[in-house]
Parts: sequence; structure tokens; C-alpha cells
Amino acid sequence: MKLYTYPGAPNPRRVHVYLAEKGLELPFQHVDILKRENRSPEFLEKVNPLGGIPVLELDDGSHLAESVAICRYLEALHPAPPLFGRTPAEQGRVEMWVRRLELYFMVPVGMVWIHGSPLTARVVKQQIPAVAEQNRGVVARTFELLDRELAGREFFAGDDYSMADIVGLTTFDFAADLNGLRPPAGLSHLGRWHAAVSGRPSARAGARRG
Ligand SMILES: N[C@@H](CCC(=O)N[C@@H](CS)C(=O)NCC(=O)O)C(=O)O
Repeated sequence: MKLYTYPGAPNPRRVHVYLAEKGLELPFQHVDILKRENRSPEFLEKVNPLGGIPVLELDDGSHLAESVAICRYLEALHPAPPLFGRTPAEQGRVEMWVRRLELYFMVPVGMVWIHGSPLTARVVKQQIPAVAEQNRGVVARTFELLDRELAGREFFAGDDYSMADIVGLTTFDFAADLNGLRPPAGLSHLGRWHAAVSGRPSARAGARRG
């Protein structure tokens, strides 16, 4: 097995944090997304037709893309400690929060990144500032929702740290560090959660350097 990855990128970081939580190690191959290596004809043809990373190359030479799918695959091979829930209800709650965090947090942050960042202006065909602005509002509302939800429990899916927290942490840091999107100081439950998940040793895995 081999993981195609790039240090500091938020989606690959999910897999690195997951591996650290599990105490697993995998060989890596760095793909420089700034140099568009993931968009080379060879990468698109042989590794991932959508061009995104991370991608896991399996021992039979086939490829598995999508960060959460990669972690689910690894979870089936290494069930302990469980990061996708134990009981059917826990598993459903983890899935619910992974999807909510992807759809209502990562997607709008990604839209701000694509349409509002000077760092992507060079590669995006047409930046539409109004799209960035609208999605800044979506992210602000998501911060409030997440804060309200975390008022009642320690982690997104319940009492246990899960894949949902990994998606939440990596998106939160992408929002803050690369897009300047931070929750207002008054959202104390979200702040408490972020401090707790950032304090775990796994949070350093795959994070931005320097
Ligand atoms: N939904 C995919 C997203 C993959 C993705 O967009 N990865 C980014 C890095 S965070 C990437 O490869 N960007 C460069 C590009 O698409 O050219 C996942 O969860 O793995």
C-alpha cells in the first residue's frame, strides 16, 4: 500500500490524522499539487481521473480516492480503536456528522478558497467574488450550528472522538489558516472542542509546515 499525499493540504491531512490516531504507518509518495503534478495526464489516467489527493494505492495496484473512503477501508482492516462508531446508532451519527461537515463546512470553505483567495487566483479560470462572499456567510452560520451542537457533548458524534472530529479539525484549520475564516470568540463550545482535538498528538500529522 502507498498513500499519494501532500503536506499541509486539508484532505490528505484527514488520512494522516486518522493514521496517527490508529498508530498505523504507510509509505507515502508526495505529489506536488502546487506544481500540478496531480493534474498530469499520467496521474489522471493511472491514479485518479478527478485529480484530487489523497489516493491510496492498494497492493493489487488499484486506487482508492476520497479521504473518508480511504479511512473507511483502513477501518475495515484495523477496527480498533473504532473511529467510525461501534454500535449501529454510533455509526449512523458518525456518518451524519461526516456528511454535515463535508457539505456545510468543507464545501463552502472550499468555495471561499477557490473564488476568494489570492493564492488560487493563478490557477482558477474565473474567480467570482460574489460566490466567495456568499459562502463566507454559509461558513459563519455553520460555525454557529457547530457551537450549538457541541454545547451538549464533547465530540461531534457523541462522547467519543471519531472520523467526524478529524473532518471537523482539518476543515477548521483550513478555514482559519488559509482563508482567514474564524468563529467569533463568543462561540466557546466550538473553541473548547478545537482546543481539545488540536491538543491530541495526532493533530500534528499532515499539518502545514512552518
Ligand atoms: N473529496 C476529496 C477532495 C480531494 C481534493 O480536492 N484534494 C485537494 C487537496 S486538499 C487537491 O488535490 N487539490 C488539487 C487539485 O484538485 O488539483 C477527498 O476528500 O479526498
